[in-house]
Amino acid sequence: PVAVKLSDYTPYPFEVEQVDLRFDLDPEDTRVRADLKIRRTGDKSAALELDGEALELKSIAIDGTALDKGAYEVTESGLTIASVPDEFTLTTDVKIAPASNTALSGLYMSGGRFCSQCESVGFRRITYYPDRPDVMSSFKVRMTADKETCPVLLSNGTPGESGDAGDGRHFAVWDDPHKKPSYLFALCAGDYDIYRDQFTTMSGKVIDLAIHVDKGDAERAAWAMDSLKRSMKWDEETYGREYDLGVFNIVAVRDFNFGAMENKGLNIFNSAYVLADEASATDADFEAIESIVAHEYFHNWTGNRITCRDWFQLCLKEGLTVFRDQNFSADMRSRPVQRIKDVIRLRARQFAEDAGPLAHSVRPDTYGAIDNLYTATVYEKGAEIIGMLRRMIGEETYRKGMDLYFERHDGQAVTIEDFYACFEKVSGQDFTQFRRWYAQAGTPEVTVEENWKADSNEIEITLRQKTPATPGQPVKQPVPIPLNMALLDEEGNLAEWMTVLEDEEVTLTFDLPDGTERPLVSVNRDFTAPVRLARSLSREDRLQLVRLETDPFNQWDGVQTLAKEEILALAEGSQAEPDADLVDAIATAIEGALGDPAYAALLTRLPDVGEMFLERQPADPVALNKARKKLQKAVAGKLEDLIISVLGQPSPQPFDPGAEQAGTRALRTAFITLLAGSGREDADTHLLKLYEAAPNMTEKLAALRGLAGLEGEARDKALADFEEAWKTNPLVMDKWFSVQAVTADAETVAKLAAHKDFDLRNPNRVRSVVAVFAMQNLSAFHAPDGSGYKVVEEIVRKADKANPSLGARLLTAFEQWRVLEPQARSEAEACLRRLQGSDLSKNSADIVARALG
Ligand code: DPP
Ligand code: ZN
Repeated sequence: PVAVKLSDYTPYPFEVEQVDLRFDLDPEDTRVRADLKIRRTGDKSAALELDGEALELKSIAIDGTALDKGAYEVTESGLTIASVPDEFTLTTDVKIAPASNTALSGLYMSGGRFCSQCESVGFRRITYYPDRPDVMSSFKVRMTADKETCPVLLSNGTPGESGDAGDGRHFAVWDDPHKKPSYLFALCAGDYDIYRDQFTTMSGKVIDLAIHVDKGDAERAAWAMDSLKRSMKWDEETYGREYDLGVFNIVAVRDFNFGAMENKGLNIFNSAYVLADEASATDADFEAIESIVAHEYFHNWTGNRITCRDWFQLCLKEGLTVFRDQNFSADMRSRPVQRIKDVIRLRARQFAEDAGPLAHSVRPDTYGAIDNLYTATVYEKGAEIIGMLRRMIGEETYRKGMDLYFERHDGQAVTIEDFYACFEKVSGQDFTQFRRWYAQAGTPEVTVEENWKADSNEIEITLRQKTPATPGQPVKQPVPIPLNMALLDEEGNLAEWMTVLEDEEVTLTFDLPDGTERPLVSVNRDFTAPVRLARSLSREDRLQLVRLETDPFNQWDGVQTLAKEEILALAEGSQAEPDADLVDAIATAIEGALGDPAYAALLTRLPDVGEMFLERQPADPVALNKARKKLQKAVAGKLEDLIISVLGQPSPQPFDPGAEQAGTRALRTAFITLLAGSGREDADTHLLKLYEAAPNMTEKLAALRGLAGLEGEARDKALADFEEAWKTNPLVMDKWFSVQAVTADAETVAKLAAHKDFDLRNPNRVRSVVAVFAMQNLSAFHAPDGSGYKVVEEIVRKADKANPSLGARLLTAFEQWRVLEPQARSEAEACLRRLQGSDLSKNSADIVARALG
């Protein structure tokens, strides 16, 4: 594929002042008439170039006069009119077929309803248009559709006229007063149940809120609605941002490539992130709904009113909006627990990406396929950078900078430079070096060296940074790394401060009072910077650090590091059994945290196999998985009595999805997981009882997941029962597929893919089997005989044909192939070569080519 380059950016030479769209909706034959009021703003001789894909042009006219065939040129990717006046109205009429649109980009059908997805480049599959984010315009939409199948007609903005259109059809008009880029256009039409509410903004405006869901699902939208109202309030209180239309609509759809989409006034959601109740959703689902509803809502200001000049600036809206939603969640729940969860995600997805062939900078300067830019690096690392910015300038100055950003750039399409100019203005600081975080790929490694001089009571701490080479970037510059640090002794904190490591190396010296014992150094507290730490500490010192640590994040991370080293030692055979002191320390930390069960639950978590890939290479996933289980079994053994007693107590009733109860359940499910890994003879019968008795999906699923990993009757019984109970609920059936895929071998995956409810057209279902297997079951996916690769390859080939963005996303599972032990590595390479030689979508070809490097 031809790469698009940031340095090639040029402004569009025309302004689109007004867009009038008329949709005549029909699944097979939808007609779209577009009247674009266009004015030349650039080069006098510039041709009018419009994007367009999978469109059948029926007519084209300028100022009402049809164009001659020779006056324009239509290609697979667009339409060009060589000569146009300086001001004119272009009218096009195209035919599209939503029912055969399986790419889920543009206008398509899901569950018999019309639905759109335009980010990044879906609008060009609806009509000819300059489909780029820096062309902002006012949109007016009129649609007609069959009354019976489509009683509800929605688009962006505010509803206008509606009425009968004859022939069993009706029409509705929507007008969006805010200028927007085409990627924020949306249209939904169909029959829904609607969950309604209202929100009164800080200036007293009453907003009508509505969530549109499948028939019979309305009550399951209550939590999403509650989350929406809390998000609206939070953005007023925290950023001073008020909602700007009289209505806010959400539509839930089953078939969706993203989690959700922030279209102006009409957010479209993957139904997995809308629907929830006690019986059918886990606490993780409730949490995800809360954060995604917030994320999309927050985009109204960070993304919609101020948007990106070009797609290279994607992090401008995504990194910032993830940062905002993470802080919202932290305020709704527990800040340290939220921080730990954010870091788990960052390490699992972004650090892995940054360390492999798909590594790219947060603001890349080239891309092959735009859909492949929606990555953990852009989102999660992008959010971390905003977090560092805020720590370095302080909360107040950060808020001033954001206020200035909203004031200066409202209604514009801007760049990262524009964003930082606001913070330079309010802080008086220069962010040139800091912006390297956007330009340089790779996770910086910070080495910490301590030198304690007992005779002079002095401690020297030397910090060094180094960012490894990444594809296309062999040499790296130092980046400013803000590190919260502390000196700890038995009494607590001796000192606490923030160091910004700007150069390659810095040495800090502390003179301590006479008689001070050697203090321990706590580094990167609260994970102030997205870096990897390298420290050569003895196990004793690490155990001591966990004991003395006063920062909850670092205490948790200390346990993770100890566990990681233990798993590596067990996997490499330098140790046969888990060290008793270490197991004791983990158990003690858990017991000590029982007062905060959500936190205690996180302490029971052992690092995932994939995290270990970053530590020592070549990586042997099979050995790592075995070692991890060994350690898990030892911890479970140590905590046996506690586990049995906690699980013997009833689950909190009546159910409440809030943080407090969710914390209690988190600990219960953590213990269910430990029980499943305990190796106890009666584990399966005990789990089956827990499964049967569980009053909520959180615990039911934990028990089922535990059982799924154990052979035998109890497992089969529970899986059959679950399927029977939920076979008509697709979201819950996704879980049924997932719990099996996460422990399955290749053969079982093939069986799941042959199940009558496996549906290649439904991204959630495909992901529940393939993504879960390939990204969360690494010892089976990377099986040395290549069986895991083959089964994934086969499914991905089919999925890719229908839906390139889904296919490409699944293929990113191969990103770590180079670090594997030789057998898996050569099987993975062979698989990638087979894929490279075959007929893949442009998106998937881009991933495969980069993976092979
Ligand atoms: N819908 C995706 C998100 O909100 C892309 N914008 O992140
Ligand atoms: Zn987003």
